[in-house]
Amino acid sequence: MSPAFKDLSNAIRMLSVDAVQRANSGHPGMPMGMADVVTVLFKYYLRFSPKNPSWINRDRFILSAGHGSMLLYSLLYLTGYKSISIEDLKNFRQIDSICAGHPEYVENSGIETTTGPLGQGIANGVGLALAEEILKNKLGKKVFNHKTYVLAGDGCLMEGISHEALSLAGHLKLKNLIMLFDNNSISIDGPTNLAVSDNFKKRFESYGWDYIDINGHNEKQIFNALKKVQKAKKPTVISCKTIIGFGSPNKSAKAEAHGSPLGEDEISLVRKKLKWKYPPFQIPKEILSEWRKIGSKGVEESEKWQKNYRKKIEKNNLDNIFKTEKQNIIKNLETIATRKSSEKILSVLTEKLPNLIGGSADLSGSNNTKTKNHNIIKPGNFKGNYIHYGVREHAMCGIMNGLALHSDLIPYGGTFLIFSDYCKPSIRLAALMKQRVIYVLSHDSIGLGEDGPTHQPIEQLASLRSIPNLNVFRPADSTETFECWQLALKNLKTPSAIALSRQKINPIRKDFYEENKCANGAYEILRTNQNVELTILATGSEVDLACEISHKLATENIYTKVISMPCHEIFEQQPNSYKTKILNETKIKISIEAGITECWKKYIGKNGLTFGVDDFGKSAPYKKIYEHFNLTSNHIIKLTKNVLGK
Ligand SMILES: Cc1ncc(C[n+]2csc(CCOP(=O)(O)OP(=O)(O)O)c2C)c(N)n1
Repeated sequence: MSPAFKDLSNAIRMLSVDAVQRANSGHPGMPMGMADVVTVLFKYYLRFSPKNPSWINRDRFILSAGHGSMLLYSLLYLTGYKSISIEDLKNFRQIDSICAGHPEYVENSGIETTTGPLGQGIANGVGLALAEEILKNKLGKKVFNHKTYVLAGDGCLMEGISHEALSLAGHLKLKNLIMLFDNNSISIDGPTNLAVSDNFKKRFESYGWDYIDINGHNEKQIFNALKKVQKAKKPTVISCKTIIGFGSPNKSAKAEAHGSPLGEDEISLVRKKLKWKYPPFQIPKEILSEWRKIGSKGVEESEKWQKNYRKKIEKNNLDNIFKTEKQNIIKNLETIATRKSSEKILSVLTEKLPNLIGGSADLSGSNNTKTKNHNIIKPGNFKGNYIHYGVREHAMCGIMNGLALHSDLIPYGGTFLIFSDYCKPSIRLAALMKQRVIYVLSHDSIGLGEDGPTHQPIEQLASLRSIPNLNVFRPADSTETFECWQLALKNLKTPSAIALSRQKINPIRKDFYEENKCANGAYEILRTNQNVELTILATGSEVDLACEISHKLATENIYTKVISMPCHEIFEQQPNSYKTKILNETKIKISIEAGITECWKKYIGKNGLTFGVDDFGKSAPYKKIYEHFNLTSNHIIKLTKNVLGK
């Protein structure tokens, strides 16, 4: 006789409870509450193959409520993924264990994304579902036809990002997106009615979602709800009324079950209550083999699919594209804003790279992210390659993580650099997950002028630079902008933030070099003599100012070199010999960047000077603001001559 349904779900419960107890930390409540729902999902509906976790057309299962990580690890072990063994479960939350405290994305493992910061998984799910629709449109519904299931809790739904992401998903009619809402009405501080009185049904329906209400412990209701969503016309949420810590006589339905081990005594009572007779980490053969059977049901389909799938998205030679475009820009030098330069290269890339998916958070015309070659993705129509994300920066970035995680798509999205603060949590996760997501961040300094200090980024460059594995580019002119785009596209495992000016900038690179000079992070862009006594470090719009200063000093027989430093992170990766050549030729170094100066101090040393903006900006025409902050050639020359003793 095959094991009863409850034996299958109790296997998840007990693995979770015992792993949390052994680790002496973790969250047993959610896995105990949602075990029944996911058992039905995996048994009857989810199309996946533990033998081929990267099967591109697999259904995605996203655990947005990442604290319940043991639910995911248990499922992956039980269904037979090689990535997670019983030993790994015993090592839950130990150093270097794949079973980390919260799920951490590992390619080809079954862990689809990194979650834990609540709500992120919802936006990732929207991105994954959108990727499925976009690719289906390109390659046909025989090739792409999968669903994306997101398990989210009360906490995820309280987060602002959920409102943004769900609203966009409803608008776009992402019918293959299904949310399993763990509606247990408990979070850490107690019952959710301490802080929430939303009407969920109305909330979801107003977004354009279907809403199904079920008892999350009733196999039949779960089965029927999931059956219904297979033919959905809209995204659907299945609100699963569950009991947190289901099976725990003293802690179920209480916040106590949420985030600490149940304790040995209570666990004995759970075993009794669930009639689970087996010791920790032992799953009886018949239960394990039933789970493995569930894990094997998609293997054949995935193998067949894989055999027929040819990578149909053509790949163009990026280097050739950039070579030609750099030649073109040199032939026709213009004084233009770098956001405009970015648009120029994007209009070419959009034509040549069908997997590039652009967008902006309602600033397309300002970020210059949308080109004449774009088609817009519309509700229920995914033929395009441009997404109007609306004023939803946080969701945009979480969605781009999902787009990137899916397979071959390269998402880029625009907003003002100042609003990278609204994107930060998702940018951080892209960096942590090593995803190629590109942020187009225009209006990159006080140079934006009249909009004033609320819109003028000061600390944003420094704060983005402090995120590991994020390349922060600030190109100085059109050629550099092209080169930075080339690097952003080539770095497959690193997201990139490209900071672009609103104001026009003179071309500085006037000769064609095939070599990507920005690929060293910093390089000499001007030298006024073989022997120099001053190094001027600058980025973006301030490279022009640095060059002006350099030329003026040369008229007084003070010779200098200017280093354009479009990417600190890439410069840091260069060999010491290169760094020394750039930084140690002169005793005196100065830096110029219209942002806070802290991140320059390590480069200029104790004799140098930093010129920047260490206070909030000002509302005025931009040249006046530069004067206000003493970012003028006269002022900088005066102070620099002092330190040079001239
Ligand atoms: C952005 C963010 N804020 C706070 C937390 C800390 N935290 C983890 S779980 C949780 C409560 C979640 O409640 P719910 O989704 O209802 O989960 P359940 O209690 O049902 O397990 C909080 C506040 C977090 N992980 N992410």
